[in-house]
Amino acid sequence: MSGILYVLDDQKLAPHYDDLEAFKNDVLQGLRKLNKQIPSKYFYDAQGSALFDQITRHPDYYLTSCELEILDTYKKQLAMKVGAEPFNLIELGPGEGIKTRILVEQFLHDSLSFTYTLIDISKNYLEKLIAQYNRQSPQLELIAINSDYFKGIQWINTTSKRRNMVLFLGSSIGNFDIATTKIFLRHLWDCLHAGDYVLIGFDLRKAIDILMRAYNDSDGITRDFNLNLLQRMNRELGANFRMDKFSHYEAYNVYSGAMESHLVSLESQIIDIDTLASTFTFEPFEGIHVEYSHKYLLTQIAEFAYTTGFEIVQNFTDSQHYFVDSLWRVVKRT
Ligand code: AVI
Repeated sequence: MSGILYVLDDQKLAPHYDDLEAFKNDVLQGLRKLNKQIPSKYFYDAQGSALFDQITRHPDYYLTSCELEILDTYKKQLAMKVGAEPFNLIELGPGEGIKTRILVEQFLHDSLSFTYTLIDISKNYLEKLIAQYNRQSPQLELIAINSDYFKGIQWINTTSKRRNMVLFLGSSIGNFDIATTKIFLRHLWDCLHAGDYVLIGFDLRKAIDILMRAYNDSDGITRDFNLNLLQRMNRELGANFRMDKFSHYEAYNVYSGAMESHLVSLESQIIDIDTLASTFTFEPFEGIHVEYSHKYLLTQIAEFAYTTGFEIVQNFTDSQHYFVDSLWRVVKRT
């Protein structure tokens, strides 16, 4: 079997799930809170995904170039780790897929036998990746699942008994709060077999000015990326947010190690959201919390691994020690 492409829609995994309903619910609940918030997963509509792609190429956003360096340096070692037996390469949130292409090309070059499964909330990214791989590597077996990570990894459970290697790159894990991170890792562990591998990208703590630049790039792309969330609510929920009445503000929380993004109301205003049949009052300088981007200590990464049932095989870092791709193995005692 080769070159077969499937697109599984998450309706098949969870039949009652509806993207728009979930968005409406999260906005309604989030804007009713005393400290308003909206989950960052709603950044990624078509416009938001395109802006995110631009961020990843911007010199101020060091994360992507650091991880590309790591994968390019250690791709052969990673190919040797997965070994000669057929396996499943499963990627959570491939985005544009540039990073994983480095590994996929190495694995194909080494004639490894594997199926590549992509799980992403953005259908847009999946369709582009399917078309690209179909053109450039038609021999590759590819499965695409349009879903968020939590539901997507349940699919792993239903697949073969082959060894799994799960990739969760780009420090996407950093967008979860710490409690959710542990729940997610344990859920991932539950879906995997003893000896399976996971490779997780963690952005490391570093000088605060470097962080501030990365999330406040000099061309204002990150600002537009954040404000797009308001535009998305206008487009999809019939809201009447005005971009000139909100600003984007980034702050670093030294204690938790998180860059935190906010949209701040510049004046007193009332926002109508038609499809929610609701209005929301903003006082001057009241914010909406829209994203955590955690930065980690190596001790914290080790603690995540050991408390959720994994052992660390190796930490791969870039030459500046800004970022780590941490290779873990599932431990299960029977
Ligand atoms: C997707 N995620 C890892 C990015 C981050 O760095 O937290 C999203 C992002 N937000 C602002 N810039 C990039």
